[in-house]
Amino acid sequence: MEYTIALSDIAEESARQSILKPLAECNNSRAGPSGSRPLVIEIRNKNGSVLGGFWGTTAYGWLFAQWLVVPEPLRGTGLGRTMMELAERGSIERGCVAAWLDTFEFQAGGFYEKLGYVDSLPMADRGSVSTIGLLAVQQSGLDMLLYGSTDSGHSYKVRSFLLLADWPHDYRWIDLTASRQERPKAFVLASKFGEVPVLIDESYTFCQSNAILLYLAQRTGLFAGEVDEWQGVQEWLFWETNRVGFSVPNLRFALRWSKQPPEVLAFLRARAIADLSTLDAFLSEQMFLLPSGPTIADISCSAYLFWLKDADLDESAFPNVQRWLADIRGLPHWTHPDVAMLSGGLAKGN
Ligand SMILES: N[C@@H](CCC(=O)N[C@@H](CS)C(=O)NCC(=O)O)C(=O)O
Repeated sequence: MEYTIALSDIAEESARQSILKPLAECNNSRAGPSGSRPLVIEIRNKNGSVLGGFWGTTAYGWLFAQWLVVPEPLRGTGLGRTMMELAERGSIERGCVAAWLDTFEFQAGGFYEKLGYVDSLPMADRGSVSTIGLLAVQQSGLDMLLYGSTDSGHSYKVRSFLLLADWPHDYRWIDLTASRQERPKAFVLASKFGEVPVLIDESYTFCQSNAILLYLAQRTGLFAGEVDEWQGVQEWLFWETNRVGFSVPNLRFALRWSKQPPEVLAFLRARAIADLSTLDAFLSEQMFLLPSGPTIADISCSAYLFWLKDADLDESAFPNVQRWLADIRGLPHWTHPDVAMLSGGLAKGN
């Protein structure tokens, strides 16, 4: 292919479009549509003229902030902060999890740092122009974000931990009736297995409910049990994945949402009863699954059992399980999954 290459200071819109087109096509083929949308805030005077504002874009779960301009007479009034918060909230509503902006040190470096943005360029890379790049992950102001959904007991395990721990976090509801491609881009990018729950803590992403519980117990030091109980805690979590976290949700799912042949229902029911009997026998000996008190093992193993009726199972047939569930319900901040997992309900765990 023959071509010429030339540098200039002329920025023609048609050239911009021609450069952008193959880039967008390439991005599209690799990561799906970016969902790119302008995000603009205008400050107008009483005649309707624009005096300043915010200019940016959201795409691929990121807010790209291009300009923030506070008109001279309004500087120092907190308007800059208000606009940034408005832009962040707007981008969060679009499913964004992070923001990118850059500024010169003589402009507003300190301002953005106070808003929680982190200088992401090493000193040596700045060159003589003192440009600094600022990168903030999780502009929700809370450092933990949980993606979950109504009726998902796996998500509820994590949400329940955060509520019981009274740990500040943001909860975002994912509509699981939407196809995996139609779910918010930020979630799709974060969810390695395409499922809820997903937890983002600062810039780290965690999947699989029980793996997330193990992380949270270690991260917070809460519901972790005593040091010599850690092995037992893990044993219960691995048991849950294969037993009560398989049998009860699948039976409930088959009865409520996806009709199954009688043999499948009978298999799931027998398995659920066996699992409840295992728990019942164990709980006849002690209050919680580990001797020291409630741990992530209890949070995990009990999650789907608050929906036993949906699985056509009777709590009273397992008296020790019934007593244990009542004790868990009695813990401070305990919230029923139907409420805890609502979209927009109980938005923050504080
Ligand atoms: N083993 C996973 C199971 C997660 C799971 O099954 N999530 C379901 C909701 S409970 C889900 O996201 N389903 C929607 C989908 O697969 O598209 C865990 O413990 O986190």
